[in-house]
Parts: sequence; structure tokens; C-alpha cells
Amino acid sequence: MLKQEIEDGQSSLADPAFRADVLNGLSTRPRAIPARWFYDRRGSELFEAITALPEYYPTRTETALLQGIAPELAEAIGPGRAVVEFGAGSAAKTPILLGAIDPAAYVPIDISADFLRDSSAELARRFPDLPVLPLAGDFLRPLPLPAEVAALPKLGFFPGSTIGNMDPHAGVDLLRAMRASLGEGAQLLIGMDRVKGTEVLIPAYDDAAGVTARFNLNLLERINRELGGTIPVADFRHRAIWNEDASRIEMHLAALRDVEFRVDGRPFSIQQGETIHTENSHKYGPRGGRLLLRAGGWTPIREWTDPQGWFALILAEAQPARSAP
Ligand code: AVI
Repeated sequence: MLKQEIEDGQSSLADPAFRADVLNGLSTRPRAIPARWFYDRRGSELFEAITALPEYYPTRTETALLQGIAPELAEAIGPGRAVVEFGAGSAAKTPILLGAIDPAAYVPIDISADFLRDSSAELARRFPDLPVLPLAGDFLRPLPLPAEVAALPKLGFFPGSTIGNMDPHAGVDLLRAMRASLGEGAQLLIGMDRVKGTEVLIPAYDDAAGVTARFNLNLLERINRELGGTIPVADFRHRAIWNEDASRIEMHLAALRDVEFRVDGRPFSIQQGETIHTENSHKYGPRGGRLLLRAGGWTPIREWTDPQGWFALILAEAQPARSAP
């Protein structure tokens, strides 16, 4: 059952926030554009393709983990909750959770109304008796949920280690916003990618087929399409590096030669070898992950990992842990 109109729809075409982030990000040093702008329709399709790559372990590892712990999730979460997913939902993971816990409603929240519409329709087909209430909007800030779920206990679902794409301070802000959106007594099931060797991490972000490179370069194509850009995309190359100090994979676009271009009428020049930093993907150890949750107002109550310890699913509740001050 799919509520037809998508509330508060936004157009990604010439989004003023996109324009501001790009113009600002290309003007400051080091140059950096927030990763959230990867996900236009093409970027979302390329990301789906990434999740099926042999080198990209997070999706298949988390999916298998969810499948394996389904009975334990049912017991720890129980029936009758409104599942609020932060993101449009993945065709593979969301049905496992919904099938395991017998929820009362499903509210996917995503900035891309198009992607949300398609994925919600598919989900409503698979769960014909479940109220599916898509909400287009920016979940980085507290959001009013649909009135239909106001009285229901909530389970936030944030899989995929998307929290890792934020700096820790922004991640904490997001966790707090989720807590404010979901309310007292809510639970949160969150996926976190774990720290591991670079022999696994680097290929996951620089695959042999070049899909991640296309995903990264699509950001420049999007700038050209939507902001009247003249960036010579072929003169940039995808780079993935491990930043040990910050415990994160970084993606960059490196200029192969000196380039000059315009965006929204403004001139830019980038020298050969200079990079535009486009994404961080933080990896957390067990303590770091739990500390991040506590800093965001969530108390971890259960934690599961795959046999290799590559990926964790943590169940937390919006209850302050009782302890001495
Ligand atoms: C969405 N996010 C969790 C992905 C990640 O692994 O950080 C995005 C991604 N970037 C390159 N490959 C996948």
C-alpha cells in the first residue's frame, strides 16, 4: 500500500544548495564537494552497480548478516513498530528487515523524490498489507514524520554504513537529528563498516571494472549538466586513498593536466595533480562505533558482525544510559 503523493518534493535541477556547495567547494583549498551530491539519478544507478561489484564487500556482507540475524532481530525489536529508513531503501536489505520484524508501517526518507517513488512502489508490491509512507526531504535535520505513524513506536534503520560518509561531528549531529525525529523510546538499527586492511579497502573503492571511477566522475558531469559547467571530465582521474589518521577512505578527482573551466559563469583553474576531494568513508572499530552512537544520544544494546568482523549492525535505543555523572 503506497501513499501516492510524495510529500515536500524537491527538484534536483539547479538546486541552489548544489550550486552553493559546488562554487564554494571549488573556490576553497583543499577543494572539496560534499558526497551527498553524487546521488542524482545516474549517480544512484551507478551506486547500485557498485553494490554488486565483487570488490565492494559492504553490501553483500551486511545483507548476509541481516539475513543471518533475522530471528534475533525479531526478538530484540518485536512487532508493531514504524520502520523509518534514512535513505530510499535497498531492494535487498529492506525486505529482509521488514520480513523479519512484522512492522506496522514503513517510512522511507530520501532527498531524491524520483528514486524514492520507484523504490517505494516496489516495496509496496512486495508487502501489500504494509502502509508505505514515503517522505521526500533532507533527513540531516529533524523531520516531522507522517501523522499516520505518530502514535507508533519507531525503529530507525540506517544501513549501508552511510554514517561513515560523514565526518564524526556531522555523524553525531545526524544521530541527534534522528533521535529528535524518532522520539523517546525509539530504536535505531545502524550499519557500520569496520576498519580492515588496505588490501581489501582500496579495491572496494577502486574496482577493476571502473564503476566507482564513473560514479566519482559523474559528479563533474552533473555539474556540467545542471550548473552550466564546462569541466573537461576526461582530464580528471578517480583516486581512492586510505587516510590512517582519520580512519577513512577518501575519494578524490585528480587533474591530469592544468585545466580551466567555468561553472555557473564563474571561471576556475586547477593545476595538474591537484585534487577535488569528493568523499570520505570512515571505518569504525567496535569501541569507536559505540562511542559515536553514545555521542549522538543512542545507547547500544546489541551488536552483530559477520564472521570476518568486516561489518557491524548495531541496535541502539534512544534512552540515556544510566551512569554516574
Ligand atoms: C553510500 N556509502 C556508504 C558508500 C561508501 O561505501 O562509503 C558510497 C561509496 N562510495 C564509493 N563506493 C561506495
